[in-house]
Amino acid sequence: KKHPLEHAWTFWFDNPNGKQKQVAWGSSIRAVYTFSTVEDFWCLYNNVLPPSKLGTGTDFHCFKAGIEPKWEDPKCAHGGKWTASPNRSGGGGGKGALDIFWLHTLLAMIGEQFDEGDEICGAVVSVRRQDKIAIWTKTASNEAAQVSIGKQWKDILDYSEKISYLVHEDAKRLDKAAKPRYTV
Ligand code: M7G
Repeated sequence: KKHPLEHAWTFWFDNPNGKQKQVAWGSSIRAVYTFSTVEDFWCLYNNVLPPSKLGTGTDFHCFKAGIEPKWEDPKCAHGGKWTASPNRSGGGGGKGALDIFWLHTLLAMIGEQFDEGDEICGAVVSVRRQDKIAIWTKTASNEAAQVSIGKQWKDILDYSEKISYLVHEDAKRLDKAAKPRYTV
């Protein structure tokens, strides 16, 4: 008998060709697989390459089933994201840190280890020159909930550097000029 998770989760894959400017952002994001048991999670995990083996520009998203990994999704629209960059000294260095951060983030999310887990939409790993992992949440204005998630995430990753929370609305309006709303 399989062990049910609290939520069903969908894995999404995005590999925009060479990350050139697309006609429309997000047109290459594809839902790959939805799982709702521990066993099906491991089956998926064991059958996809780890982030460190993916090409630059690739994104994996793991979001609660029914939520699209886009600012436009109604559950994400008033939210934001915490971002950590595993390559920096806080992560122990090397591409291996990226894979460990990603796995630990997934396990904490699907295992409901966050006190404010209801606030979580999902997580994204972005393979870049500066790799990054983000946790997307629903209610950017709820500072206490976001700070709780940020602090617990750092504990889970054993991450010693500061991480920042960016509001999607700010990113949309200001792009690279957007300033973080919260820092822990
Ligand atoms: P990014 O998340 O800042 O980092 O996205 P990246 O360059 O490492 O991928 C870059 C750009 O993609 C943003 O400035 C937006 O123009 C676009 N973009 C990213 N996201 C997550 C969204 C989204 O959810 N919706 C829309 N419409 N555009 C997005």
